[in-house]
Amino acid sequence: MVSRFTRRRFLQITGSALGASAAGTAVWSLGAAGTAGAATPGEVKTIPTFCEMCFWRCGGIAHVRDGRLWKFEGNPLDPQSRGRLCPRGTGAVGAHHDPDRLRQPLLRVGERGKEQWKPVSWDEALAFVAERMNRIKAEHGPESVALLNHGFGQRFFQHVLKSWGAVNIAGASYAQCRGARDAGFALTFGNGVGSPEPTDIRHTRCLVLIGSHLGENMHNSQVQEFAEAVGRGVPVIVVDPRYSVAASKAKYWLPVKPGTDLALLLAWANLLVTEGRYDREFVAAHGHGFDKFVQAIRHATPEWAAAQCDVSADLIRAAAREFAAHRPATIVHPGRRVNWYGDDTQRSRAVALLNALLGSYGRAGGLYIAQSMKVPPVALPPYPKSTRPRADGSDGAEFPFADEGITTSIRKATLTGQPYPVKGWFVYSSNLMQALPDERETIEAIQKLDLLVVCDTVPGEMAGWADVVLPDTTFLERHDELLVGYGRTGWAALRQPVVAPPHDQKPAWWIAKQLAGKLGVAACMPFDDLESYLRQRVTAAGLDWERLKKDGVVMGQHQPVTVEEGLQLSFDTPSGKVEFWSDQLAAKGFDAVPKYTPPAPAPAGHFRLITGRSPVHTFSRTQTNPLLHDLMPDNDVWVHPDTAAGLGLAHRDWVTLTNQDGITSNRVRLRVTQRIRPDTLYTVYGFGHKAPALKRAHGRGASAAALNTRYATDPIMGATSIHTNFVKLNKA
Ligand SMILES: Nc1nc2c(c(=O)[nH]1)N[C@H]1C(S)=C(S)[C@@H](COP(=O)(O)OP(=O)(O)OC[C@H]3O[C@@H](n4cnc5c(=O)[nH]c(N)nc54)[C@H](O)[C@@H]3O)O[C@H]1N2
Ligand SMILES: Nc1nc2c(c(=O)[nH]1)N[C@H]1C(S)=C(S)[C@@H](COP(=O)(O)OP(=O)(O)OC[C@H]3O[C@@H](n4cnc5c(=O)[nH]c(N)nc54)[C@H](O)[C@@H]3O)O[C@H]1N2
Ligand code: SF4
Ligand SMILES: [Mo]
Repeated sequence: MVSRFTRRRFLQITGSALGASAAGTAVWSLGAAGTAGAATPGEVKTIPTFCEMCFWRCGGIAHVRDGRLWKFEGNPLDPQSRGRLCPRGTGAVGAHHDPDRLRQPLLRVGERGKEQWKPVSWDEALAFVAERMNRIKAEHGPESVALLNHGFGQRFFQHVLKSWGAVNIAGASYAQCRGARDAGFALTFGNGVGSPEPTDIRHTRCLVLIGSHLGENMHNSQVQEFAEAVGRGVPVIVVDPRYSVAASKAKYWLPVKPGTDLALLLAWANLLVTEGRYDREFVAAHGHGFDKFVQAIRHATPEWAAAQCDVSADLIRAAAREFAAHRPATIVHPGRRVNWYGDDTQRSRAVALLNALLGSYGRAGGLYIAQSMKVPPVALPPYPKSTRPRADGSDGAEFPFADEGITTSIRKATLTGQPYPVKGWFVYSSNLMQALPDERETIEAIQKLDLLVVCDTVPGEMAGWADVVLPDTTFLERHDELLVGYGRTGWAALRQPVVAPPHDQKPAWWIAKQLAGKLGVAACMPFDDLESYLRQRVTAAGLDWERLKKDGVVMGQHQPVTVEEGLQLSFDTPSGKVEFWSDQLAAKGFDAVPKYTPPAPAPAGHFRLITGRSPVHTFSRTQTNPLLHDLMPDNDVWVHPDTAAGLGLAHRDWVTLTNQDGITSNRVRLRVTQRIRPDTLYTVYGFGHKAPALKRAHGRGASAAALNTRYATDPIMGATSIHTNFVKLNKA
């Protein structure tokens, strides 16, 4: 265990101490406001559940005083939180108390997008949805209703819609997030990376971060282990055009020109080979096509990469020698949101290959092989089969190595009517206006729909376009499917309601079940309430239901997750080995070994725009949360002092950003800082909300998503890029 000192000190350096402690204070005062005047302190109940403020799924304990939600803390038994939540998790209390929440089902009365609705009963709302869905089914087939989803409650809608015959299902968590990484790793090792990332930071001796901004990317236990590693003096190497929080902890910071990472990765691989610093044993035992790989990267010298990346060859060499010296306990972090430039599968494959060269795959201090717990599913009726092609791109026809649905493929099918018209969207817990590239295309697609259903907690941009709005509970007010988690040891966690929903909001499972009844597929939800379903599932797995309710989490049996623990490595690739050379990529016309192409240059007067996270916000989902809003009400734009001076701009000036396609942002403040390259601008994603009903967040900050109108699509698996836009700065 790490000392508290280490973590606190880490947070102080990161500057997020403010976030963490301020969140704690704010939660307290909000809770206190509700009970102000109460002379005697009431009964406090503590109920465990797991967090949904992001998808790390930390176990927490809710404190409820006099029936009122008061605070949410980490659950010490839980492997994802280890007893501590991040600022966003602590701020979950604000999601429950948010006065702007959706309160009852709504039916659109005015024109689409005008946000004019009438409140209706649940029965009326769901009857409307079912009637429209069945009409689309009769005319076009059930494939013409698509589900766009993100979040834990999605599985109920997936289940009900699949039972009804729908097949086109996608989440922004694939093609707009980790999809290219998982494809790159699967093409190399036979297995994607998954979530949580199985990085053994706890035992690592060297950590290489390629734009993974741990500390701003607040995935909880990972950040805790990172802080501990920093405390142990583990050398950190950060590749990022921006001096991130992680870079401030680094022994080597490589501020590469955006979009040139692949040149660096190939040069590093080549250097390991030519200097004989790679793991010969691992390569001999498990490598496929190594000699051809070596030939293919021979050109990639440090000097060549230095010219591409705009960092010195000496720095490239020094960093590689450092991380090679610690192998196999070196992690070249796979990253998570890797959809940067549209060639992301190949860059991720290069990251995978570096780990292979270091022999860190399946090793202590490297990448372990995550385990899950065996909790058999409850037997449910099978889904009807569709013989038609997929409109969600997941059948390999459009993108040979896509293995999940692609949001933008559904959008494209909606726009083009190919392979068949898509006429209904069911959107669960996803703000497609912020999550997908080019919102203009999303709006155009929506105009072609016969039905847009949005199930959300707040009246955000998507709800604004909907025909029917279904108010979900927040995670603190509902049961969800059992979480069967992956990790060093498998585990399971329970989500259970800690407070009642404040209005007529209903939990996702209930909405899905009622809808199933109206769609004529009630048999797919054969239980009265989710608690009885969960009890059945948990008990059938031989677990103690009452104990799980009390503890919130149960750990499975530990199995070996590293070679050191006795794990036998196996690779589910066509060759059964680690594919340094990929025959399957070559067979589909792609490069068998990643090849570097220089990024497009900026148009005159423009700068490349890159984005990332703030420790106190998640995507576009927390700007309206009263507690988290207070911590960071809007974003700013980072600019290098030379760039600012050249434009006659000063720190804290108001500016707008106009991209290469003439899209202009809201005004935001300039942050003039040495922490960014002169050719690059940076801003945190998720701001600039357009929905007036999000009273706090509306109009605040700039939307990086709205500026993302020029995007490239990864031909291997369909990821859409985010960092391919250029903007100019205008004084506002
Ligand atoms: N430009 C740009 N685009 C990006 C990214 C980026 O960095 N920049 N990041 C990408 C990444 S990594 C990801 S994972 C995706 C994220 O994509 P999304 O998951 O779509 O993210 P959000 O925009 O946060 O939308 C979440 C929606 O869910 C709602 N919500 C929150 N909690 C609940 C709940 O309990 N129930 C229901 N029903 N709704 C709820 C929120 O109110 C919000 O409307 O976006 C991707 N898109
Ligand atoms: N607080 C908080 N934490 C989160 C989330 C959140 O919304 N809020 N979202 C979670 C989710 S779903 C995801 S997917 C992850 C995403 O988190 P990560 O995968 O860590 O980060 P990204 O958003 O992909 O990348 C952001 C970093 O990449 C750098 N970068 C930009 N362009 C380049 C480039 O060309 N080369 C290099 N080397 N670096 C570049 C940026 O400067 C920034 O530091 O975060 C997770 N954690
Ligand atoms: S990392 Fe933070 S927001 Fe995400 S689940 Fe954990 S506590 Fe919640
Ligand atoms: Mo993500």
